[in-house]
Amino acid sequence: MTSTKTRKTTKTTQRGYLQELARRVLVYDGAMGTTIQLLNLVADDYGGAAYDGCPEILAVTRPDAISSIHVAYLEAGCDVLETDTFTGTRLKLDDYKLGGRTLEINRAAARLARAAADRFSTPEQPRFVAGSMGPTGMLPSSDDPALSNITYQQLAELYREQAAALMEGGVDLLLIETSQDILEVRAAITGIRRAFAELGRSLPIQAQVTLDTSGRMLLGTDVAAAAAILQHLHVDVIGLNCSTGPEHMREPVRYLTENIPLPISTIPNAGLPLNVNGQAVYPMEPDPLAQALAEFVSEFGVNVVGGCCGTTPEHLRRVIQTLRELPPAAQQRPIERLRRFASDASATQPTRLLVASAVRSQSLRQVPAPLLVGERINAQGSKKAKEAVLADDYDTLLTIARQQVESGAHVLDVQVAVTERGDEDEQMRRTVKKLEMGIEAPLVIDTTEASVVQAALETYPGRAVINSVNLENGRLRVDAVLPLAREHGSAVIALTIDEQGMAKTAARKVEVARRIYDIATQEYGLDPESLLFDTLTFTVTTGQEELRDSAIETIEGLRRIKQEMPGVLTILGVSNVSFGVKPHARAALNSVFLHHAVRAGLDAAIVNPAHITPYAEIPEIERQLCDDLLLNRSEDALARFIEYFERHGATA
Ligand code: THG
Repeated sequence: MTSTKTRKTTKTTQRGYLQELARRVLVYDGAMGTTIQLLNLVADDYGGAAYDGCPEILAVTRPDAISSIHVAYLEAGCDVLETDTFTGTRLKLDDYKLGGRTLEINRAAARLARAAADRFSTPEQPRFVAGSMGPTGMLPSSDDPALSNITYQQLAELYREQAAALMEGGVDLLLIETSQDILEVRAAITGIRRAFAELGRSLPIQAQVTLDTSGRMLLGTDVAAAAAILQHLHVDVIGLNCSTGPEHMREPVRYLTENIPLPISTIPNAGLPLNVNGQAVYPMEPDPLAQALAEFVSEFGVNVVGGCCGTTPEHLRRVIQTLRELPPAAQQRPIERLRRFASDASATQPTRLLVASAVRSQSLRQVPAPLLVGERINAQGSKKAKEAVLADDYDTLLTIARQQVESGAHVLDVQVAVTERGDEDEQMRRTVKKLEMGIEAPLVIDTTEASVVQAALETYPGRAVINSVNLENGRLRVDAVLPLAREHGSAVIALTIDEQGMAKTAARKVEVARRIYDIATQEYGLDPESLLFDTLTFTVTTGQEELRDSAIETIEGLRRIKQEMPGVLTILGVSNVSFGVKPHARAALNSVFLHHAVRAGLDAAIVNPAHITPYAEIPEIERQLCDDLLLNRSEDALARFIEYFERHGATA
């Protein structure tokens, strides 16, 4: 009687997983897969030869065996059990023709772990269950025709289904682990959030990637890129597991703990596997594993540790004992680390400004400014790009991309819409795939169509920038695109255009920016640092009377937006200012315009990086002419500008 009563109270007062992480280091269990292998099970244990070797079916056919593994880890003192569902997506279970039983199997495995954890839970040491979700075996962002032959939506659906079943079975959090392809992780998170919506409740998400001995994921993603992508997807815990022992994780773990304002997990193998007669043997003894993990806790402030392949209850027992023996100050390090991040939450965390390609990250804030956005992959702004798009010539687009990166572009704008074709979605998908594989610079997706944004983001493994939203048709575009920005963790360029058209004065630009800012931050939960406001560059070389003050208003607008909306970034398509005049005149005018804009706080400039003339290299006389035109300092500024460059264009 007393025991049921105690159970009830522990249940209702039990702290959640994240609350517990804010109090102490949590220790996961050790290997499941390699431990099952030690049981020497036979086909009958799996329910017949057809299922022999499927670890997940054991939760149904030999629940006692799986429970005994859970209990062994609980007895060792572990705080968190992983469900026996690592290869439990429908796709993986179909290898054994068990796809039809996906829900049953995942629910059963979750219930087994739940029951074991509850038996051992006490108010002092609540035990948790992590719903384990491993890779599907597909590599959606690779160029392998077979392995990449699955869509983002199909992947999301596989993980939605598994996550929902794990939740129904009673897990405390969802654990995406041993991830090889960051695009698959993104799809998994989309799927998990769909399960949350379906069940009307949510749980913490912990996402762990696997790095090889060189510190990269299978397809080349480095830890900073992976973390930037995951942080913007609002996962609760980020970490590393599998592939190597703790030593190879040291530098990436240090990066994570120093830069990412979230709990960090580290779950290594028992060393790098040795091949002994065709069998993987994990050589690391309990003591060195425990020493390494204790050091990660005390030196770096790691919040979650545990064991992956080759680790046993004995390994975890040693880990727990070694952590207990750490001096109190060292045990506190992880909690202090989280408090430190929380206490300066008002200041912009540098990692919030990171975008990423499939392989590396890139800050949107350059010192010195600006971030250079290459403009040349633009079917409307480049004849060469247009011809390539019309001919499905992706190699040429890749060449243009490489040239821009060599000229100094930090990120690349990609615009493939042509009036001659009606398949912008597909063109964008193919272009993004080609560029994702071939260049390291992150991409800016330039389109007016929400469906094209979606196609691009579902193909791109990294953290992209969307170009752009505006309020031209009221909320139509923001309501179509901002949910995609939220789902994919993208940054977004917002143009200061509303129902009245392009804002011409600084005051109107600020007004439109403010409206978009409020919608984006309050309704869609985007960070201010994810917003880049474009105060619009008008062409000053056409002599249109009403545009005489346009450069002044554009620059003043961005100065005020930066002032009034702290954290946001600004961007301009610089080359628009000079359409229609000679190349030498364009170069000078673009450069002087850029100079003034950067002094007013411009963060990013869409430019042809090969044609950027440093301000200091422009002769004084030319600067004067450009200033007079841009700053509307005299009636005949345009005439003098054109006249001068007609005479001097050729020699410069
Ligand atoms: N703001 C935002 N996005 C943008 C713009 C902007 N995207 C498109 C555009 N403006 C920026 N991109 C370009 C691309 C090319 C040129 C100008 C801006 C350009 N092209 C030459 C021309 O048309 O004369 C070269 C032609 C050719 O090579 O064939 O100048 O403002 N957010």
